[in-house]
Parts: sequence; structure tokens; C-alpha cells
Amino acid sequence: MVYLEGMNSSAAYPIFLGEESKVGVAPQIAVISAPLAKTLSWGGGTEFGPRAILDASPALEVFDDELLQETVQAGIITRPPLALADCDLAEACQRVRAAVAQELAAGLFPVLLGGEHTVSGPAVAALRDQYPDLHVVQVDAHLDLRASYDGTPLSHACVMRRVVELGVPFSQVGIRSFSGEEWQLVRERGWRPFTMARIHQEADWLEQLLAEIRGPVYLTIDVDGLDPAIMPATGTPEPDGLSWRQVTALTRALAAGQHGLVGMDVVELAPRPGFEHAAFTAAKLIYRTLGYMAKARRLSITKE
Ligand SMILES: [Mn+2]
Repeated sequence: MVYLEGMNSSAAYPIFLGEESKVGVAPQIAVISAPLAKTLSWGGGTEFGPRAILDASPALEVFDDELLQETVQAGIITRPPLALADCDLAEACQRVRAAVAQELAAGLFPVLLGGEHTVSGPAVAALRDQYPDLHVVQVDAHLDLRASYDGTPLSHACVMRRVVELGVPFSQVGIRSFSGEEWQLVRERGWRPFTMARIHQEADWLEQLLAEIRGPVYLTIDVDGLDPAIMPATGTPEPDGLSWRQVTALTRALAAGQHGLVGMDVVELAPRPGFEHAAFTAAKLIYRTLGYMAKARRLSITKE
């Protein structure tokens, strides 16, 4: 695996939940940092996203205030960050895919931290190798369905088009910004993304989403899918978006759903001075989602 040099000691890079993650059990969850930032459209700084989330995470209470359990007891290991800056985009994607595949082969639940949204494409490819009936749920302000962007098909703005090409079914949630070309594709294919307009209008949107799912779920969370009031630290902060309650209702439903979650990522966090709560929110969303999996008995906790 191509990890960043000099990052193999725990002192060199933060780990999820810090010292409190060291609970002495065999890990069931692996946190992978993919600090990729090669195809920016506006803003920038997503290469610092993984570190910001890890840095914020020790401020979390390991005793979950909603679930009343210590999810950390499921065992969480943080890998050194992947080396993605010394190579081209295609090679970086290969490295992400290999890293995710390695965790799956070891039976671990991968939590991938971006970096730009591009990293989700190779993660989905690795998951699909293991789960042929994989379903992707994407939280995002954007459809990300462009054929290419800025001259590359591997842009963050195209990641879901790559998922389409893999033949993996998907559901899109929190959508409120897209091109005319993307919307034309949506209409031609008969897709029905859960736009914010639809979510506001249809009280049963979450039940409708669950009804679309036919296999285990990979959840990709572009943080710009959330309301910028709670998630301002991202390159393209679009007004409106999912509230904390809406996004946690979604992850709870997916974790407890018929098919469950088999991997997740949180991408596009771009730390901004004065908005440190954004990284903490991302860390808590990850921890809460892992907690929902444990509540649904898809991760085991020996000690609560
Ligand atoms: Mn987005």
C-alpha cells in the first residue's frame, strides 16, 4: 500500500478519536485518509479535509448521547494517509481502490475520508467487486453526472457518471445544483433524484429512498449536501441542504435497513478558519453512523 512516507508512526498523524480509540479489541472499522485535491472547481483545500476531521474527532464523547453506547468498543483503526500527491489522477484512483479492497479483504468496514469527491469512484469499484448487487447512496448538493469536467473524466464533478458506467444503481439526496446537460440525462434515464425541492414536498422521501435499494449500500457523503449553516467548510456551499436531523435519519435508516451499509466516505471538507465546527460535525456524523450500525447489530460491541 502506498502510504505517505514518514506517516507510519502514530505521532506523525492524528487518529480517529485519538487515544480513546485504543480499546484493545480487534478492529471492525478502518479509517482511510485520501487527501486528493487535483481537480478543483472553486474554493480548494480539500486535501486538508481528512486531517481536519481526525484532528477534531478526539473532542467527541465516545459515549454516544443518542445511542447511549460506546461505539468505539467496536474497534476503529486509522490508517496512515494515502500518498496521492506524487502521482497522476489515474494512479491516485488506483491507490484508493487498492486501499479499500485491502480493508474489505480483511473483513473491515471502510470509512474513507476525502479529499475531493473523485475518491468515491474507485471506492465504489472496490466495493462492487465484493458486492455485485451494491447500491450507492450519494448525499450531495450536486448531481456529479457530467461526462467530463475541465478536460478530465476523473473530476470530482463527474464521480457519479463513473458510477453509472460501472452499472451500479444509485440514489441521490440533497441535490440543488446541476447543469442543463445533467438534468437532461436525468430525464432521459427516468431517474428521480431526491432534490431538496422534493424532500421539502414529500414527507415520505426517506421511505421512498429505502424502497429503491436492492442490495448493500455504499454511502458517499459530499459534505456540501448538508445545509451550509452546519457545514460551511466546503468549496461550493449551496444554500438549503440537509439538516443534521435529516442526514442522521438517513444514515440511521440505511444502517438499520434490510441490506445495511458496507462502506462509507465523507468527502469535500475544506477547512476554513473560524468554521472549525464543520470538521467536528463531519466526525460526529461518521461516529453516529457507525453507532447506528452497532445498534442494528451489524457491528458488535462487547462492552457497552
Ligand atoms: Mn458536491
